[in-house]
Amino acid sequence: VFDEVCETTGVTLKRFMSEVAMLNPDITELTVLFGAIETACKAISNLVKRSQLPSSETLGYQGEVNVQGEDQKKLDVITNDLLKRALRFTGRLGVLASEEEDVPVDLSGANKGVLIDEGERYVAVFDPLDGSSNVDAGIPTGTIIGIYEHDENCAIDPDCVGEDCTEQEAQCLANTLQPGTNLVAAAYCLYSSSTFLVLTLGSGTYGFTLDENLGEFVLSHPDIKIPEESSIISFNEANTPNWDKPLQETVAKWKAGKGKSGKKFSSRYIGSMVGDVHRTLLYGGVFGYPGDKKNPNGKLRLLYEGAPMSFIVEQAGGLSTTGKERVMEISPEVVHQRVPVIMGSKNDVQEVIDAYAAAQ
Ligand code: P6P
Repeated sequence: VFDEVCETTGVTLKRFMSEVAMLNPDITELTVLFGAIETACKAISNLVKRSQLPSSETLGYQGEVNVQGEDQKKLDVITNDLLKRALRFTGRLGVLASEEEDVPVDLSGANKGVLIDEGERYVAVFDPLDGSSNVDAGIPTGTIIGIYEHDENCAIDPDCVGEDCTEQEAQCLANTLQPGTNLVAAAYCLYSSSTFLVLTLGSGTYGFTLDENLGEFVLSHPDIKIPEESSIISFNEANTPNWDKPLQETVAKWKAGKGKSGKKFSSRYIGSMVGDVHRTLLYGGVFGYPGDKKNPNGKLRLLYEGAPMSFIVEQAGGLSTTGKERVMEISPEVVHQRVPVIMGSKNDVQEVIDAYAAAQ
C-alpha cells in the first residue's frame, strides 16, 4: 500500500492520508484524526517558536502543579487544550488521556445513554509538549500521540444511578489502559531546526517535514529504517551507578569498543525524548531511560511516551525493551504508569536483552 503512495517524496501529508484511505477504506476514520493532529502540530510549532518573545503570552509558569508533581508551564496547558480541542472536533474520539490530565477525559459528552457509536471509535493518548522544561533554552521539544480502537460496548446506561454510573464511566475511561500492541497508529511532532511529523499506521514509519512556505507537511523520509547497528548511546549517564548490572556492563563494553560489533560508541543526549528518538531513528543508536535503584520503573510514562514511541521504532525495524520484556506488551494498570525504556538499533538493543537474559 505505502510503496504506491511513496514513489515520490514531496507528497503532502493530506495527499498521503487520502491515498492511504482510498487503498484502505477501513482506516478512513483513522486518517481523519491525522488531519487534526497535523493542524495541532503546526499550531504548537508556532507557539513554541514564538514562546520566547517578550510579547509572548505563553512565557513562564501556569502556577499549577500537574499530576506528575511537575510545575505546569503555560505552554503545557495551552498545548494540551489545543490538542484536546483539535481531536475532539473530529467527532471520532470516545475518550482521551494526557500527561497534563489527572484522569482520562470522556469526549462522548459524558451524558448518560451516550453510546460510543462507531463515529467515536478511537481513544487518543498523548503528551502534548514533552520536554517542555527545555523550551526556554531553545532545546527541541515534541508532541507524542498514540491512537487505540475504543471498546464500542462501552456505554453509560441512561437509567444508571450513583455508584452504578461511576462504575460504567470508569469502565469507559479504562479504555485508555491498553497495551502498545493494541495501538492502531502513533505519531510524534518534533519542534527543532525543522518541524517534523513522524507516524506509523502499522505498516512502516513515515517522516514528514513542515514546509513553512507551503504551510504543508511534505513526505521527506518515506519508510524509515533504523540502522541495525550503531555507535551512539543516548542515556542520562549521571544515573549509570544506579542502573541494573546487565545494562551497566553492556554500555561499558560499547564505550570501550568491546561490544558485539567492536565499534567504539560515542554519546549523544538532548534530554528531550522526541529529539533523542528522532536522531536514533535516522542515525541509529540506543536511547534509553532505564529503571534504577531509586526509580525501578525509570522516568518515562508507558501509555503516552513509551508505547507510542516503541511502536514507531519497531515499525522502523528497531527494538524497544525494558531489558526484561517488550515495552509494547505491557498492559498499563494506571494512566501515568512509568516504564523502563531501552530502544533503537535492533542488534544493539538485542545485546542488552541477551545481557539481561544471561543474568537471570
Ligand atoms: P532527565 C523530559 O522532561 C523527559 O520527560 C523526556 O523528554 C526526556 O527523555 C527525559 O525526561 C529526560 O530526563 O532526567 O535526563 O532530565
